Amino acid sequence: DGPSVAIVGVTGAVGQEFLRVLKERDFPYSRMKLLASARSAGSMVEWDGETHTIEELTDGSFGGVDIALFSAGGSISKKFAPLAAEAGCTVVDNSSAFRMSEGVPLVIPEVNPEAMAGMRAGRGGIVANPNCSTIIALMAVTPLHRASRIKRMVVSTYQAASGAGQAAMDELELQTREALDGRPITQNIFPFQYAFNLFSHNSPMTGNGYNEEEMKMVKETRKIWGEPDIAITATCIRVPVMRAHAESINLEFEDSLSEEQALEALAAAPGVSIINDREANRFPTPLDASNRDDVYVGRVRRDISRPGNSGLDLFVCGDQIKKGAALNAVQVAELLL
Ligand code: 2RA
Repeated sequence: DGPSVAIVGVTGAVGQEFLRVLKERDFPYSRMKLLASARSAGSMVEWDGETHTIEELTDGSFGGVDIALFSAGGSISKKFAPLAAEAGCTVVDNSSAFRMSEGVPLVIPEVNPEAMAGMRAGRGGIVANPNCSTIIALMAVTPLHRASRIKRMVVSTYQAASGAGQAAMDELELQTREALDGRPITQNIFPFQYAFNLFSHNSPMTGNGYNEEEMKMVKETRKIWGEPDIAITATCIRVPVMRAHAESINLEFEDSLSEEQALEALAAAPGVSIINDREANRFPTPLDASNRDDVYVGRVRRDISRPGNSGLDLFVCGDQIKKGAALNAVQVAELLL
């Protein structure tokens, strides 16, 4: 029978999505263990026709567990993922804790499954789930890179509230109601109004003027593609959208790739849907992508600021909680079976 599975951080937005996706994909688990902080331990969860009691996460939680899906923040992963791996459990970690660690594969199943070749459920090890904005960009850009090598990538992201957790989604809704009613705005999550506003991504600033979210895009892309020298820059913005990220991407090729060639590569790409109707002026929106598995690509056009077909612009939308986190992690877990 199938692997025994544990979910660490089951009460969070991604933890809840793990449960939905495991069910949707009929993941062949034999036992399910729901782990969270002491605060949530003891509460019951109806899932897959059974009542499950949430258990407190402890050092000994992973005995007999074959696969553990983590999404409880970097400090929890740093503390417990190595313990789980030592107990023989194979960890799929959605946090950023081990993404850049030597020997830890950073995997998007449609892009670089070979990076985790040989890993199996119940044989220990850690696989890192990339950052959501990296996954969404690379689902669309990798097929193009494989059709014609990319020299430089410029990404501007428009990131949903869900990336900052359920509390940020709740606050966006509350502030929107308050703003429409002309009431004072409740501000707990971000130090500025979120409703009817947008702002530089809330991750910490680093030494070079880029924030951590932008540097994740740069570093994770280089690791996933195995291209330490590829030129990448990113600007990450938080926008008042619930759960799907949007990203504007400009590519410069070493040689060239025409719009037709790009659309052909995208049409053949797994996990990618195209919305690119110029006559109807219809292109991807976050609401097209919300709660969907695929990333949605459109606005595919030759970059008129470059000679010939050496440049291309495109626009991508993807569900941050699903393909940006929980779905990608479950697809990684499927590669462990
Ligand atoms: C964000 N990438 O959207 C983060 C989520 N982990 O803020």
